[in-house]
Amino acid sequence: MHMTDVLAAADISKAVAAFAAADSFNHKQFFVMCGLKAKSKDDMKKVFHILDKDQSGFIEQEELCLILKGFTPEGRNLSDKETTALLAAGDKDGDGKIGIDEFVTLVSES
Ligand SMILES: [Ca+2]
Repeated sequence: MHMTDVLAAADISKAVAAFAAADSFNHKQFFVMCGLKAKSKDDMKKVFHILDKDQSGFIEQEELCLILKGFTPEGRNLSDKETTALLAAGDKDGDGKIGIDEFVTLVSES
């Protein structure tokens, strides 16, 4: 499964380019721009599994830092500040990582 099986490559590139500047990442705008918010929950779950690189069932902080790279190799790493903010937005149960249902909620709320 590749990101481009779920999302259009052009939309991914556009969304990643929009947040190329350091500390500019806005997950709500990003999930709209890349087209993920408009997708089905099943597609959101496919994307979750791509971003969960070690297949642990969670997107941990290290994977969250690399979220843009998970969409395309052109993506940059998130800063510590951006990573912390994204984790805080998505981690509803406070376990320090994002589960699949939390991810679907995070995208759906965008
Ligand atoms: Ca993981």
